[in-house]
Amino acid sequence: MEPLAVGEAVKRVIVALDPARRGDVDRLLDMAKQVCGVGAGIKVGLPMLALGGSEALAEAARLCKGGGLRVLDLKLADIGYIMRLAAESLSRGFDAAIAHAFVGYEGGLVELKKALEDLGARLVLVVSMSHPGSGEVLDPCLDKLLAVARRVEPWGVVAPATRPEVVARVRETLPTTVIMSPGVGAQGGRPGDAICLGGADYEIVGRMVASSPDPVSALRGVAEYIAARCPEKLLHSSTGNGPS
Ligand code: BMP
Repeated sequence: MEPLAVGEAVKRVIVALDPARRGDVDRLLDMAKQVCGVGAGIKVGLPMLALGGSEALAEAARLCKGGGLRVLDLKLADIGYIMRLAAESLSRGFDAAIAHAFVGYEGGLVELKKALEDLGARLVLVVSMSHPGSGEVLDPCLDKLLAVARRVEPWGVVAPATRPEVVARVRETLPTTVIMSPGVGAQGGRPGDAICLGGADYEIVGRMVASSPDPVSALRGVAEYIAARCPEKLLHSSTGNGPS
């Protein structure tokens, strides 16, 4: 039997399924089925939409039903009306959808949040990103982006596993908001950096798991690493709002 902390850690890892070519779509949909019952859930976005169409998005959501969080990552950034149209046509079957905080509240995120609520989905806002370029515009504006998030009151926010100190700042400002952190593995973040050092609820892992010949073992490997680093953080969710 796996130790308790590993069982908890695996429920904190969301797998990003991003096909690089059309031939990857079916493999990743099959992977959705495999990893969903094991990890926290899946995230799909523009690569899946571009290469597999809206049917592939819907299929990913269907295959993962009952097996964890299904996050639609289109990183919406438009006027509220357009974001609502996109949400209405693409986010059915998903539990949460990601948009950029920089769009702002009035005429923007307030409309998207309402549209998602009507569809039974939750809003997640990007307040900082995992790539170095986040330091050019987003991070100097972090306080403003967090102020937008405080006003919108999304269910979750995205903050970078590659910079756990940013995650910690986000956690301090938004103590009860779910934090999802990408950037683990392929982008250099170590499993556990965001959860153990920053207080994130979930780490998002893409290629490190999805490129593995045995994705379920790779997912468990990530969880073991997290569990070894901070078992105490896993037994009590920081927000009481995290994995259920
Ligand atoms: P990978 O682990 O293969 O680098 O994938 C990371 C995933 O997280 C991708 O789906 C990407 O869109 C997403 N992501 C990110 O890498 N950085 C961010 O700041 C926000 C993201 O959503």
